[in-house]
Amino acid sequence: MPKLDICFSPELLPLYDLRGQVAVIVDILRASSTIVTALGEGVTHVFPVASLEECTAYGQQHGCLTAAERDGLPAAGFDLGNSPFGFLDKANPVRGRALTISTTNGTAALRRSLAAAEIVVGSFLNLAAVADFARQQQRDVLVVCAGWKGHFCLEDTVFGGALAARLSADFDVRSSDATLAALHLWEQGQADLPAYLLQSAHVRRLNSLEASQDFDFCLQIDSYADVLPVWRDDRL
Ligand code: 3SL
Repeated sequence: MPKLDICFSPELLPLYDLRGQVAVIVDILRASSTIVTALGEGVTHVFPVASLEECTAYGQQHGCLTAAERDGLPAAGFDLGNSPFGFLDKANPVRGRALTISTTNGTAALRRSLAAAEIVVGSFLNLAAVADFARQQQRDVLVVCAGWKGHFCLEDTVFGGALAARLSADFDVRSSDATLAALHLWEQGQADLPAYLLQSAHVRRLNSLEASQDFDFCLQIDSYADVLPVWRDDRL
């Protein structure tokens, strides 16, 4: 039976061997939720990049939309920030456009996971799609939590627990303490996820930036149940 493990921070990635595995990149607040929303709203493909310079360069090279965030705020000089609502604005439709995006932790975590056999982006919004993909692959899965500047983030780990719960019949979710801990957190929080995660540091950070509507949006389970951002060549 394949195993599901959880890496609590990209800083811990050197401890794991991603070769042959499926990496699920998760940054619930907000990069992975925003990428899923963008694709769900008709963006054709996404170039996730680590630096702002790359984001500018990709935008020019591909003539695509640019989105960038640093320290929770939209970075200057780009079309959009990192709010999923940027992709839901009827006045500025994104359907049919390509996108490049750079965020503090989420896109950098993806770039640090390129050794994996398959890379997908996970969020509560597309939990079903990620679980289906993992079942089809029949490979070990590593959930890579983007965290915050190397630190553990509760919401990313709770997502890992939700995915482990969905896959518990098909995967070994008991042999790693990280996965066991994530399952416990998910069991604690699942009845009222917004209330549970309200305690987390990143939620307090977002609320201070007046991005609290993003928090509620990103916690919806399976509202983009068919959207699966899969890494191919240089894009999702
Ligand atoms: O760090 C990231 O990748 C972002 O998702 C952080 S924020 O939600 O935009 O603050």
